[in-house]
Amino acid sequence: MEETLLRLAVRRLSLYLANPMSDFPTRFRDAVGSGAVLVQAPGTSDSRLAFARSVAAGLSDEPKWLHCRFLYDAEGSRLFEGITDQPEYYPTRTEAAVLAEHAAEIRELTGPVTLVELGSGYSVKTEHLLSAYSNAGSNVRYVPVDVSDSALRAANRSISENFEDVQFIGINGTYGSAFPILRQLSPQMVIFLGSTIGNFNPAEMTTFWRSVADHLPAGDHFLLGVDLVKDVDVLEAAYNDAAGVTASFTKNYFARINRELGSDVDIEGIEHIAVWNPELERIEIYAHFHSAQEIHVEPLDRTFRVAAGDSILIEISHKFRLPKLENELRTFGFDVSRVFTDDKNWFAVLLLQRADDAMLRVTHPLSIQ
Ligand code: SAH
Ligand code: AVI
Repeated sequence: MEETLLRLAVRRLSLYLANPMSDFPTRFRDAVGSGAVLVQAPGTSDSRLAFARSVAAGLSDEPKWLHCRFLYDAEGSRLFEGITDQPEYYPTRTEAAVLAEHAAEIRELTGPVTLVELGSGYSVKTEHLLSAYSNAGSNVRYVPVDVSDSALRAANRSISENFEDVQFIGINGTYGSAFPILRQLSPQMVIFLGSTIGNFNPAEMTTFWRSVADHLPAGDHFLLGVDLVKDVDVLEAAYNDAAGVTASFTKNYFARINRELGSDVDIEGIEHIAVWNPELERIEIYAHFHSAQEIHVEPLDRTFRVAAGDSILIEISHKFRLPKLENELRTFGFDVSRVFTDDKNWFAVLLLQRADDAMLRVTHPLSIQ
């Protein structure tokens, strides 16, 4: 008997080592049962190595790029909150107003569900939804998912102060780390605000929607915030605020490389550049190097040279057109239940519902850009 148990334990451990993600649903259930408010997902505890590998991949490529996920260490998360307060950065206040106006209606449409939020940050705008869900009378379970541990802790502090009846269970991990537990959280509404979906490139976008469609049970909801195509001056101003907070956010990427990867990049030699790309309908943010520099990645013992005049792409922010986006979402298996926008049609919040697979009909080719 003991030998069988031991063999089972060894098998489970080797399965876990082969695929650490496979064990996460069980660990998550155990953590929730024990009253944890923050659960560490697999793949984030070695984030220094993940960061090093990602930086090396981007700097080995031509043209060079860096993945925007690593903009958000504690300092990056703090700077992003600063961006959302800038007068030029309209997305946050526009989306917040749309949510404030329609939160009660959204609660009516979904009924009492678990709220799972991807890339939740400080969860400021989400408080409009938490109010509506708790005013409707039920205890609310809120599961924010974010790579930024400091953002999750800040969100937990504010939510536990403002909402007595909200159960907060944060997952410190990537979006993908949360997918395997979506089935146990059903019925739910997955929330993805801020137009963070626009930070994906086309391949990531397709992978994201396929994975969500694979893991979200039919009938469950998805609330998506998207920034819409508008006048180029408004768009470019939002990413070039006069106070320079967005520029600091860009430069912090390299400060993080210095802090965590043992490099010595001269931050003052870098310029933040944000421009509208009209063909791809996206803002592109570059770090432009005025002088040649070396970027050392200590954990991998590799050094990369950046020439004077080189620009490294660190973030894209795609802007959307509604009819096209709605068609694409249908092809991925989502019904569009409601679309809420502001007076100027600058930002939209879409309430989606995972369609029953048997009812799925592909009406358009996959062409999200
Ligand atoms: N939802 C908030 C914050 C947006 S900022 C708002 O609308 O204001 C983007 C957030 O996504 C950050 O908190 C960042 O840490 C998180 N994030 C970025 N890439 C991520 C990834 N791959 N997995 C999980 N979280 C991610
Ligand atoms: C998080 N994300 C949606 C922001 C955006 O607008 O693309 C990130 C950002 N980068 C610079 N300013 C804001």
